[in-house]
Amino acid sequence: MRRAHFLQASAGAMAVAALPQLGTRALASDTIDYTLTAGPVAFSPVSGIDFAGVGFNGAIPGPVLRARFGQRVRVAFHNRSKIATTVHWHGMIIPNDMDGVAGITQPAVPPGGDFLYEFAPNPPGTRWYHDHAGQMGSVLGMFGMFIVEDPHDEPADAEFALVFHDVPDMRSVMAALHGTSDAPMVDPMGSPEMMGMRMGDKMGDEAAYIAHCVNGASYPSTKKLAVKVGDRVRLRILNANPSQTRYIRLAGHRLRVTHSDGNPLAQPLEIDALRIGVAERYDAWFEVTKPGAWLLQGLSSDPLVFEQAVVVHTPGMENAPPLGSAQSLEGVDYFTYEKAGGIGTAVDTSGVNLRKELHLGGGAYGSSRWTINGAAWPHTAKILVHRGDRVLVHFTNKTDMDHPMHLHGHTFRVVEINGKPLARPLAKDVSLVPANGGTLTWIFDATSPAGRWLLHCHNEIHMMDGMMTEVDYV
Ligand SMILES: [Cu+2]
Repeated sequence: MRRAHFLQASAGAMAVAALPQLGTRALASDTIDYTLTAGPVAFSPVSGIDFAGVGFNGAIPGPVLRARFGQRVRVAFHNRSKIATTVHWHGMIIPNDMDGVAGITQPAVPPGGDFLYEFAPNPPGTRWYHDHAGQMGSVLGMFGMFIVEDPHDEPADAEFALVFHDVPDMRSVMAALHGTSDAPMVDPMGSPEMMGMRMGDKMGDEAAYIAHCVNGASYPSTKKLAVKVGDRVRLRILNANPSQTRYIRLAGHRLRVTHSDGNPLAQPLEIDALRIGVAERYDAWFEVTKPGAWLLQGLSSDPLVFEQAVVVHTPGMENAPPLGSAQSLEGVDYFTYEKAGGIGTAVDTSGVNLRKELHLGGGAYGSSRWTINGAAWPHTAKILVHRGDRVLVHFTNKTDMDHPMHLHGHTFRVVEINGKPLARPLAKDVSLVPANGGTLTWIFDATSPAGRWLLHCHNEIHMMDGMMTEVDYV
């Protein structure tokens, strides 16, 4: 029990420090106890920005939770915020009544209420947790990373958990919910978002953000990452922004991506920059080959995003001017599903016995409807599955925005994008369905615990405006 208490007490500090491995002393039969208390947070990531947020344990983001694969966790959740809320364990395949979706898997926990979550985190990898009660909790700051250590992973000399998140302009979020946002486009030059813009398009980004952060601070206040020459460093990166894709680059280094949404890639991919959609996670490694100081930063055409950076430095270089990157994607080799999966010849549909066509639509200017097959939640058609079904879901995106589509309680394989089969399908729990007529295909096996599992766009605006259905075991 002493170790469990230590973990609980130090979880907040671990969010911005190198993460020690739990080590082999942790027995598979251990149960780790955590406490998450939701409450108001006066959030000020940089002087001049004061945001009335809601977070876990007094901070945004919440503590990094950590367990070794095979251990159980017990999370005592106390809601001391003013909104009814829940905790969803994103990317986990656990009993349905632990999935934390208000109104679907449990009643929302009212202000002053409590709930005990207990489960064995599965599968291993970089997961996360966030509010799932439709009351803007995730927009206001209720999220954090959850690392399930995989004993099969290669060892790292240093490991850092990095939550990229932002301070929302709540006026623009409310306007976005009504389809009337005038937030500027902030994607970097050369990005598919920028290049996909057409005359008459709504100016892409819907919600605006007034500060950009990594682990609760904006540059230069972000906590520096200390590394040594010769280190092989593992970064676990989460995009917790509720509506925007991020591009992330470490100056002077290539990144070797090994995991997508916590799941191992069939073969690692080396790139200059990550492209990371809402709710996605990537594990990216680099090797320190010489002394120096470099910026790991978000790329954007929004001048504010220069604040979304952390310094990586070797001993004695903490105050050296760090090397940065241009805020553009032009000429930059960035991560795509096509590069990670490789283009194959045909989708392997062996065993598929259920096919679903999902047309993503809506989002007209002045409309508060985002749709699946023309309907908005709760009127969307549910996907009914039997245990053992192999399900193929083919998305067509009629809108002018990418949609980060997420399935609860399952890991699916991305097998096709824009008509191109992937030679090495990507195991994921959220994937960006490309805009302007783009297509993407998942295959998943209905082998999870029985229940109601949501399938929705992880863009908070689109989810609240109806782009949601569910996969139900019958
Ligand atoms: Cu969407």
